[in-house]
Amino acid sequence: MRGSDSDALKKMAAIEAAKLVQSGQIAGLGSGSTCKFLLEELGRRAKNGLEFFGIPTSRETKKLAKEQGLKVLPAEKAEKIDIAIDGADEIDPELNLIKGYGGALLREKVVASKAGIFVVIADESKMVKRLGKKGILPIEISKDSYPGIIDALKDFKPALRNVNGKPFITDSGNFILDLNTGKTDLSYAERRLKKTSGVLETGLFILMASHAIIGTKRGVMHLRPKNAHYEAINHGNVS
Ligand code: A5P
Repeated sequence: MRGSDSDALKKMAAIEAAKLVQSGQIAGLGSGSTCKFLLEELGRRAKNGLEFFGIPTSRETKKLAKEQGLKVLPAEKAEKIDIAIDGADEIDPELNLIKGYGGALLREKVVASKAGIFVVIADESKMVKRLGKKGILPIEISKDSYPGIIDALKDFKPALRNVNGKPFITDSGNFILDLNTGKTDLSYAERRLKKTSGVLETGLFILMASHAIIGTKRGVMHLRPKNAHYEAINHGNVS
């Protein structure tokens, strides 16, 4: 798919998702190119009277939100987040996600976890049958732990993320490692990573998204997790 085609699909999903934000709400604002369209649409709606506070998941999103005239709050100031909307790098049929290709996964996970509803938006190229298709799982680690983690996770061939020949530093001052998970069972990988000292967060977002809005060549699709039991648990309405 050409970049301009995928941009059109991202925009379609973002515009649809922006409709979910209502006046009086606190909304988590995700990071990345799909969310840029979301911020533009929310900015347009704010000019027409929508009043809400946004919780940005990155410095870049904060800057873009302010450029759109949106009111923002830091996550720690928000008692509750009504809805969070964010992009993803891979989405499986249960709406489990891999995130973090943009390097904002730690704050994205904090905001998504605090949100009453977490909606993922993407173009259809992000849909996969099984997470791990692209073979990369980003994790955020403390700088001090870098040498030890490289050794502890060497079977995942960890690569320190670089930008212009220098280590990429996240908004929270940490490093990103891109792991090559190959065919490893990702729930096993997650358990192991969570036990590894210095790993602050992983890009696996399991059982977090309750709704996906996907831009496709045939129009916008609204998806719920395929497994109805999981959907019911997420909505707290198991009878
Ligand atoms: C940022 O860390 C990521 O999790 C993004 O949400 C993800 O990479 C999706 O980005 P795009 O919308 O640019 O594809």
